[in-house]
Amino acid sequence: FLSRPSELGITLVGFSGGQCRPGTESGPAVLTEAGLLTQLSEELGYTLHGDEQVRNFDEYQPTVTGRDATVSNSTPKFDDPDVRGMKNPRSVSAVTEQISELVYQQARQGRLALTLGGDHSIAIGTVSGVARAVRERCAADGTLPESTTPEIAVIWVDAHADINTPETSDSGNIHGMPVSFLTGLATSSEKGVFDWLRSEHILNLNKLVYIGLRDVDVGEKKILRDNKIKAFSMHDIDRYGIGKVMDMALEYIGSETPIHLSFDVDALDPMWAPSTGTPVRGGLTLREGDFICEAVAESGQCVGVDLVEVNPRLVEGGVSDTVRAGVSLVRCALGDTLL
Ligand code: 4U7
Ligand code: MN
Ligand code: MN
Ligand code: MN
Repeated sequence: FLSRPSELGITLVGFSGGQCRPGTESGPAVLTEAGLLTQLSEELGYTLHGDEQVRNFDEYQPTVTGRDATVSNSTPKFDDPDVRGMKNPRSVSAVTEQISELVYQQARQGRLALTLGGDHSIAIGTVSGVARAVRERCAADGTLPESTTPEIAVIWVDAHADINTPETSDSGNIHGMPVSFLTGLATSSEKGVFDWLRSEHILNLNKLVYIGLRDVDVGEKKILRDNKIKAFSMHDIDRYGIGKVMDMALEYIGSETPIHLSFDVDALDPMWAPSTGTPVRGGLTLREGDFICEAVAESGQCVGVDLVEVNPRLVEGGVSDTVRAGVSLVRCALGDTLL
């Protein structure tokens, strides 16, 4: 219904504070150095808006200790003690608040919001920004067809469900919690800790679909069950095949609902994407990942895409496999292989 947008709103988020392994802040740099953005404009014909340089959030990056201490121990530490077990809560809140506004500004103009991360906590910004823009564009009549629903759907492609609340999380890492804040399952009234989230940012729990799950915590499983959240695990992909799974996912969402695709590169098997902080074996092949992206592009409903959790620091022999996979996924999500 939106046809194929020809305008992209780019946000390059160099941030790793949602988890404990330094390196994801360099994800956008390695993807763009591989030529991703050039390919999108020169080969796929998009007009690019937004970030040309990676945003660095150095002032909010946690101080690195231990093995990597020499890398950034000169970074001034933002004073950020734990809140309800969450690590770097004010930093992640401040960064995602900025991302939310940036992504909103892109999406409200009808641009497809493409965000390169960064760890997955940044999706608190991207999804909330796109949700707000779509609600607003539906309210202001004329900017979207009348049949369009004012709420977005999210397809969350990941080995993990990322739906821990601060209370169910064992790690305290906020990249394992974005979905709980986005859906309002977790809230915070602590000053400077996600107190910026408003109703217009919130994702409806019945507009969320997971694909690729295979490492879900006990507390998360209860949340998924209690809220009857739609999820296609690796087991379902084995049973039905990725083609049928995407048919079912898109059928569940319906054809009038704008879709945001949040793709965690760890959804892919580590064979294809080893350079990521929380790899889990038994994942998607690159071709299955590409197919998911192609199906979303083909739906014509895509309004936002995230690619997150690329960590160039983690693998002996380099990040090139993971970068090639990431470039392929984004190209497919933006309609590369559609005729
Ligand atoms: B990612 C985990 F306990 N569930 O909460 C947690 F297994 O964005 C992992 O999907 C979260 O990479 C992974 O820390 C977050 C853990
Ligand atoms: Mn993950
Ligand atoms: Mn994730
Ligand atoms: Mn991960």
